[in-house]
Amino acid sequence: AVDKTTTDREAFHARLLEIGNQRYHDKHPFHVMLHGGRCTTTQVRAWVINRYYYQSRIPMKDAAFLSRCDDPQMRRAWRSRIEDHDGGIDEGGGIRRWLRLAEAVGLDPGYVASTGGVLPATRFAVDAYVGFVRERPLIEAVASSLTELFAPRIHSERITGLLEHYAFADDAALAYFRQRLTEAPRDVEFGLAFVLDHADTREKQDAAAAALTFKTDVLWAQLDALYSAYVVPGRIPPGAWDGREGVVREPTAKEAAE
Ligand code: PQQ
Repeated sequence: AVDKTTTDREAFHARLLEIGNQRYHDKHPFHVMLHGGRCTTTQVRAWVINRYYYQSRIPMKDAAFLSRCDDPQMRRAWRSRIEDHDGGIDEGGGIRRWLRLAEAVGLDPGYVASTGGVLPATRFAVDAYVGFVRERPLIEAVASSLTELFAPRIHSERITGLLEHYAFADDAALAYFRQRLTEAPRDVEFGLAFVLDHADTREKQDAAAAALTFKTDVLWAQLDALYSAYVVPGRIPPGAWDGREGVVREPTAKEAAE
């Protein structure tokens, strides 16, 4: 028999939202520093370098998803994610916009795109996400993308915070985040409906909730890695970015004073 109280769609939806409200990485101390204008130029650069690794793996993650998907309707809905990040040959997409941010903070985009110097824990966390989507049941793979429910909030907060506090920040540098404000809600509308429709047993709801929790951990761990290496003194792991590689300009006087 179906237990009405535990399989209720709205209660399950609320359960997913609660996971994000408690665990989303907007609350991580590194983001609080970044958005509040308390990161040094080196810390902002470290974030741009490491977060690039996440960006670079998102289309690979979505390609892994598509490769497992036997429903043309679903592939059609999902493939725009790859187009968002990779874009066309001439105009590029999200990845190219991220590299514009890299240039704005004084980094060589070629260095950033090489993913050399990425922190070990960033690599492990992001690779775990790609592996999860490649291997787990489709409903869990979709559920793991639902952190995007909370992304518009953090992107708005970031646009406001960076514009207010950092000299490098302008509309061109922050184009990545502005673009996501319209892309993420469209993605998540499909993903959320899919998960709510298909999680029709307590076991599937638990599995979907666990997948979303896993994903909040993927995001949180990346910021723990940054905090440990670039906020705590003397903790840069061997082989990780040393604060100098790939830097194409010195901080401006305004940045130095920040
Ligand atoms: N998450 C996905 C995904 O899981 O498929 C794709 C994206 C995110 C993006 O393209 C993002 O820009 C993004 N940005 C943030 C952020 O800046 O905090 C978070 C997330 C997220 O919640 O996974 C994504």
